Amino acid sequence: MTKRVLWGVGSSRALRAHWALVFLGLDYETRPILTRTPAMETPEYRAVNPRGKIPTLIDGDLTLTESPAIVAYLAERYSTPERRLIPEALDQRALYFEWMSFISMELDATSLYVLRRHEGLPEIYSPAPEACVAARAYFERMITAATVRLEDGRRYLLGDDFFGVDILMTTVLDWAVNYGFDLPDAFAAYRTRIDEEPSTALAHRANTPP
Ligand SMILES: N[C@@H](CCC(=O)N[C@@H](CS)C(=O)NCC(=O)O)C(=O)O
Repeated sequence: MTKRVLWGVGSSRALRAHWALVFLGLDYETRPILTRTPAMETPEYRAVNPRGKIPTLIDGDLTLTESPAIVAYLAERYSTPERRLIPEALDQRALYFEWMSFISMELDATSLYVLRRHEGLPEIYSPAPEACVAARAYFERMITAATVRLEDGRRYLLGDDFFGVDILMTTVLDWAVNYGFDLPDAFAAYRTRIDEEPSTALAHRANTPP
């Protein structure tokens, strides 16, 4: 059997990888290292991920970082007719990758991660209050614009089926709520629906530090 190991627990990016693994019903071992702890600095982990970030997935001979890539890889490789995390139809897959890019770049990297760095970790990245005000306004604008896609009453981002992009979106929405954002109604209701997914609680349990 393929040896499958996931490094990292306790962060929103690690949660994405755990969630894909548990949704697909895959066996794996967890190395429960936490961000910004000495466990991230060990030679053993630096050999696995020289960038010193979590999560990192090892699946047989493949070592993979970047949580959206990990979710997409697991979805491509291990989806089955019963448990599918990425659509099969080309147009739907195009929309999957559009959501993946939008969530990773517009909601994560250029909005919430700016707040994480400059409000949450000013001693490392320096305070930048004006950039934080702009990042908050930008997140509000982007998430409000995205509600248009939910106007037809769909349950998930791509329709009636839960896919990997719903994992990514939920982690940024949770993160935004923790940072004091009031979500637009459509996304607050979407988040409630995701809470009803059986995999949600399993994923949070898998991502909880021991
Ligand atoms: N783009 C990466 C970001 C990974 C990342 O920044 N992970 C955080 C924890 S959520 C981390 O390891 N931070 C440690 C550091 O920046 O030194 C991904 O999506 O996996």
